[in-house]
Amino acid sequence: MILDQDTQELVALVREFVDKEIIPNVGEIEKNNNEGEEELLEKAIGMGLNALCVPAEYGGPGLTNVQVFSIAEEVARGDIGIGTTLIGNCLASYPVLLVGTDEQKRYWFKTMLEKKWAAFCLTEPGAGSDAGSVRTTAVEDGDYYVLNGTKSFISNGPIAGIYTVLASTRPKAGVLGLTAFMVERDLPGISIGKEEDKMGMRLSCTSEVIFDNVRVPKDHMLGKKNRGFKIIMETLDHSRGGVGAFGVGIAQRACEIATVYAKQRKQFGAPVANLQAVEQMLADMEIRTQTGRQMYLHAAELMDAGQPFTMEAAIAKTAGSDAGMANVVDGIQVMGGYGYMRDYPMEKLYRDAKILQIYEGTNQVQRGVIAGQMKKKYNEDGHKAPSSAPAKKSEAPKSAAPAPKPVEAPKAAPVPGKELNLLVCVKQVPDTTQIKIDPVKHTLIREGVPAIVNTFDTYALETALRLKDQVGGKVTVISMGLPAAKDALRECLAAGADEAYLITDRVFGGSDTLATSKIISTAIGVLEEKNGKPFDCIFCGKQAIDGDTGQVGPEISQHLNRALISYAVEVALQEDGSLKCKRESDEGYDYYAAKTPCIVTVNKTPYDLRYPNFISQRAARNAEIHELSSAEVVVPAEERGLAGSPTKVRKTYTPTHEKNGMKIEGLGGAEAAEKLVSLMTAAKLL
Ligand code: COS
Repeated sequence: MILDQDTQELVALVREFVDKEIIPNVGEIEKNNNEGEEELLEKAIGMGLNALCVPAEYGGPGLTNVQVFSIAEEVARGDIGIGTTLIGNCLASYPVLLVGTDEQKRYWFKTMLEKKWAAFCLTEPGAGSDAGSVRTTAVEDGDYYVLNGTKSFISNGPIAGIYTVLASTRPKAGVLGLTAFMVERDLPGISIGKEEDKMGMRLSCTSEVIFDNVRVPKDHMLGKKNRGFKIIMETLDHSRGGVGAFGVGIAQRACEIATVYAKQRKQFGAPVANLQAVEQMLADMEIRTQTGRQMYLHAAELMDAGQPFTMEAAIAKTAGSDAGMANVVDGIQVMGGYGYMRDYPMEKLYRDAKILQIYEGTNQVQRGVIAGQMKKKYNEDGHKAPSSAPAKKSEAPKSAAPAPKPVEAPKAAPVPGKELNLLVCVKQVPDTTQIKIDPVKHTLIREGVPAIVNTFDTYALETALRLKDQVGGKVTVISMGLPAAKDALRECLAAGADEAYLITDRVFGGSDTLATSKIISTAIGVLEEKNGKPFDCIFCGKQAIDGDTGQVGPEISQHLNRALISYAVEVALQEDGSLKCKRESDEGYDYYAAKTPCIVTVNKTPYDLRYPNFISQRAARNAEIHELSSAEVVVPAEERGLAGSPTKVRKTYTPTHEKNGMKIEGLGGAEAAEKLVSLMTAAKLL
C-alpha cells in the first residue's frame, strides 16, 4: 500500500519530532528515572499526538486508521513507552467510539483532552488472557452503579484522568455478564495501587487501579448492560493493529541502527556489512519490517473500508511484534558485543520489544484468534468470503475524506477582557545552514537551498502564540515578498497563527530596510483600519540571520509612533494591560514594560518552538493567504522599491580569522589559576 499525500505529510511531521525530540533524549530520560519525560510529552500533546483517535466533531484531527497506525509506527520508532502513553488514549477511547452516544462521546473526549490521559481497565490479577474472568463488580444502586475491584497492569493508570472499565454486572454469567463504563479518576474511592517496575517500556507508567465503592452515574454505562465483553473484544480488534505498528517501528529502528553500524565496523579488513552472514541477517530484518508494515496497513485499510478485520488485526499484531523482537535479536548479533552494551540503543530496544508480544493479547492468543477465524473461513466447499464474521463497520476513527471541519479543542479559559490582538512580521530567508561553498569558484551555491522562516521571526511568533495561549485572542502574520513567501506564512499558520497576509507587488521589489519598513507600516495601517482598532502588539524577530541590520522593528515603531522594546526574550501581560519584557543584558536581565499598542522585537527565547499540530497543519495546507498589493498599500513611488531605497552597499569584506593563544607554563595549579585570573582581568574578560 502506498500512503496518500496527506498521510505522508503527517508521518513526515511526526518523524521530524521523533528524530529531534524523542530519539536523542529517551536514553537519558530512562537513565534518569524519567526526568524530562513530562516536558517531552507536553510537546507531543501540543502536536495532538494524545488525540489521534479523536474525531473532528469532538475536537480532534479526524484521522483514518491508516493514518493513526502509520503515526504509531513512527512514534514507536522513537520509543514505545512514549507511544504506549500517547496511543493508550486510543485504546481507552475505542469502547466509547464503538458504542457511545453522541453525548457520551462529547463528555469523554472533552474530559480526556482536558485531563490529557485516559486508560483502559480490563486486566485483573485473575483475568489476563482469559479476559472473560473479570471479578470487578458493578452493582446497581439508584441512579448509580457501585464499582468494587482491582485492575492490574494498567498502562497510564497513575496519570489518567478518565478510564474505560469492564466490570461484572451478573456474577457467574462469565462473558455474558460484563458491562463497560466510563469512570472519571476524581470519583471518591479510586486509588492507585502498586506501580510496576518493568524490564522495558520504562517511559510508560503501569499500575494497579483500585475501585472501592466507586459510584458511577448510570448514564456512564457504555452500550447495553451485560454486553460489555463484545465491546471490549472489538476494542482490542481495533487496537491490535496499532501494536503491530509499534513492533514495526522497533523493527525499522533496528534495521537503521544495525545497517549503519555494519557499514562502519571493520573486521578482517573490511566493513562487516560486506560479510554474507551479516548481509543475510540484515536482509531478513528488512523483510520482516516491510512485511509487518503491509500487515498493519492492510488491517487498517479494512477497518477504514468497514470490512471485517478481526483476523487481519491479529495477524498484524503478531507479524509486527514478532518482527520487532526478531529484529532486535538479530540487530544485537550484527553489532556483537557493542549491541549488548547499554551505551548503544539496541539494548534498550531489546528490552522494549518484548512487551509487544505480550500486551493487548499475547501472540499465542492472537494465533488462537487467527485459527478460530480460519476454522470459520475454510470448509469442504473450499474458500469462503474473506472472513465469515459479519461485516462490522469500524466506527473508530472516522475516515478523513472529505477533509473534516476542524473544531477547536478545549483550551484553558482566556482571562476575560484581556484577549490580545497580535501581529507578527515574518520574512522568508534561505536556510543558511544548507548553503554550501563551491570549492572551485569559492562562491555560495544557492540552488536547491530551501527557504525557511527567519529563525528570530519564529521566536517572535512563538512569543505571540504563548501570549495567546495564556489570555486568548488572535495572532495575525504578515510578510512581504514573492508569492513563494506564502510557504513561510503557511508554516506560521501550521504553528497556530490565525490569519496571514502577504504584501506582494512588483513595484515593491528591491526595497531596502527603510523602504520595507515604510511599506509594512503602511500595510499595518490598512489592516488596523479594517479591524477598527490597532494591534495590541506588533512582534518582529531581531532580524539577524541574513545580515540585516535589525532596523525594521525600530523603523516601524517610528512610522507608527509607538513604544518599542527590542531584543526581548520573554513577554508577559500584566494586570494593568501593559506588556512586560525580559531582556538579556551584560549584568543579567533587564525588565521593561510598555503600554499597548506597542512593538517588540524578539531575540532567541529560552523556550522551545512548538511543532505544528495535526489540525492546524492540515488547515494551513489549503488556507487562504490574503494578498495585499500596491493598490491597497499605498506608498509614494519615491519611498518604495529601488527608488525608495537609499542604502548602498559600498564594499563587502570577509574579516580575517585571527587566533590568539597563550600557554601558561611552568607554574603549579594554584599559581597558574592566579595568573590566568590576572590576565583575564587585565583583558577585561573577568
Ligand atoms: N469481536 C466481537 N465479538 C467477539 C470477538 C471479537 N473479536 N471475540 C469474541 N467475541 C464474542 C464471541 O462471538 C462470543 O459471543 P457469542 O457467544 O454471542 O458468539 C463471546 O464474545 C465470547 O467469545 P469466546 O467464547 O471466544 O471468548 P473467550 O472467553 O473464549 O475468549 C479470547 C476469547 C481468548 C480471544 C479473549 O478472551 C481475548 O482476546 N483474550 C486476550 C485479552 C487481552 O487482549 N488482554 C490484554 C489486556 S488488555 S490491554
